Amino acid sequence: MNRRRFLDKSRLGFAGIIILPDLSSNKENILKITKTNKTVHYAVSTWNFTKANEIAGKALDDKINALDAAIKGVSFEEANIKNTTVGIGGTPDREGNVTLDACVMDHQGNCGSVMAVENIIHVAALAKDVMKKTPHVVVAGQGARKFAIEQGYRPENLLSEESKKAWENWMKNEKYKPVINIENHDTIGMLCCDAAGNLSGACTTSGLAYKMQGRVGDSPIIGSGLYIDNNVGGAVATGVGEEVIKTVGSFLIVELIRNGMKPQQACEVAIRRIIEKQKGKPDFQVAYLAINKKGEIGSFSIQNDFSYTLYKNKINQNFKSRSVFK
Ligand code: SD4
Repeated sequence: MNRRRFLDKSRLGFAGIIILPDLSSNKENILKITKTNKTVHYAVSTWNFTKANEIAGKALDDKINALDAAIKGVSFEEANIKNTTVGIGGTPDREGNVTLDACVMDHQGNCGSVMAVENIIHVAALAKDVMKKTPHVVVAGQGARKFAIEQGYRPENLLSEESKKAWENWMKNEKYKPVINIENHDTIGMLCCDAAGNLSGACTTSGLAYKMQGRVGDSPIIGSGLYIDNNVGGAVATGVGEEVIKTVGSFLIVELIRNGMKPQQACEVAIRRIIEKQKGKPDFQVAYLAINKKGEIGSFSIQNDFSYTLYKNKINQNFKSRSVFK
């Protein structure tokens, strides 16, 4: 093993994975490592879902594992009726049905996904149930709803009065064009690193506003909306799912990190992969958020105004992302 690789591996050890030389006779070092381990965990998520991110971060403080912390965090937004892009209160498809997409992935490479689910609020938890309790990875539509009810989820009307009114106004225009939000309140994708140094993630959304019935975006697609490799890092996406799917964005980013890029550079390459195929300036948004095993974070978007929230060392902060176009 060359020196550089050895040092990189050692740093992974100090990030909480415990690859240690014999330190039993060296108290000073042991104290230092314990202190580092205490502060290694963090939660980071797309946009400024401050409370959701804080919930996940505090769960990690309480030693909850990364997967359950991420699900706990995003569940807050799924239950927030005022949020029109996730869970209950989400914007419907063009027929007026709210259909939700979500996926989760853990540090062992296990994953679960649900697509186009009606009447169930907590679809990220449902995706975990698919992962844990079925032999499958993806369950869609009526099957996912039925599975949820069998598992004890209560069916609910997900269409809020506010989202219904907005949809009725949109219908008056009689033109089909999905609406994508390029401002600060959209799909929540969350990446967590727990006290053991393990990475997991969750992504949950009501998808593009007024989408065609049955349309599924990137968010529940493993490798597009979310990807985790516990030896390397993780990535999540938000924005126009079609463009993310075409470039398998989150998987691409993790592979770029595996091959030596920092999360920031990997996000930039993945965004440029999308825009190089466009003629002129794209009028849509795609944004990525990524982490590596060293706890470095990267984010990049096509349009301005993407942000992310990071909870680390008990501080929860919103950061503005860099973008291609100002
Ligand atoms: C989708 N990627 O359904 C989601 C929507 C989204 O920011 O993330 N909007 O395509």
